[in-house]
Parts: sequence; C-alpha cells; structure tokens
Amino acid sequence: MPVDATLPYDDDNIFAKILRGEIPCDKVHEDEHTLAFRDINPQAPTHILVIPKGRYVSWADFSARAQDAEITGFVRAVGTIARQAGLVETGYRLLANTGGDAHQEVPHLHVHIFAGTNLGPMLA
Ligand code: DGP
Repeated sequence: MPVDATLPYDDDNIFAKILRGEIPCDKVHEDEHTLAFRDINPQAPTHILVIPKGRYVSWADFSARAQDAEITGFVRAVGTIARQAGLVETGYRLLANTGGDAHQEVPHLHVHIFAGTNLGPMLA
C-alpha cells in the first residue's frame, strides 16, 4: 500500500527501526547525517538505499524542512557511496519514490541507487 507522503512522520516505520538498530541491515555507509544499506529485495545487481538520519517522510518533506547541512551531507553521501562502490565508471540510477502515484512504500525518505547492469532507458 503506497504511503500518504503528506502524513506526519511515523516513528514506527521500518527505516526508523533500522536507524535505531532495532532491525538489522546490510550497511554500506554511515556518517553524521546519512545511513545507507542494501535493499532487502534488490531490483538490480547493486541496489542500495540511502536515508537521512532525520525524521523526514519523503523527498517533498526533506526538501521543505531539512537544514542546509543535512541536505548537503545527504547529497554528498549519495555521491560518495556511488563513487566508493565504483559506479561512476559504469553509471548508476537514482530514484526517490514520493507519495502515492510513485508507490512509495516506506514513509522515511530514501534514495535508491541502482547499478550493475544496463538499466535501460527507464524503470518500468
Ligand atoms: P519504495 O517503494 O521506494 O518505498 O521502496 C522501499 C524499498 O525498501 C523496497 O525496495 C524494499 C525496501 N525494504 C523494505 N523493507 C526493508 C527492510 O526491512 N530492509 C531493507 N534492507 N530494505 C527494505
């Protein structure tokens, strides 16, 4: 069921539990503002989720409310993760499903990094 990205932040969402260490994840990066881990249901050979540590429902929420340092830290972390995974040479795709029409399933902002194969011109 896609989330309503206009709702307030839900502290019981699955990524909030991962951030609190209540649920394990296959971590690939962590810094002051950001956590990244492998998607439990990968849609490409490399499929990493990058999330801010702050309580943001979606890209819409994050872009409206986050502090500049959080935004800068998060954007730089996405680039660092891709670079350290060796994806700059081959290419990669970023995706942030936001709200119902995009089928956002988890109500904590996440950017998907897809890579490791020719992804075609668009995701289905
Ligand atoms: P989206 O549709 O953009 O909200 O994608 C949510 C993604 O989150 C989906 O690709 C599967 C992933 N996911 C859901 N639950 C878990 C979990 O408990 N652990 C991990 N690593 N990924 C999860």
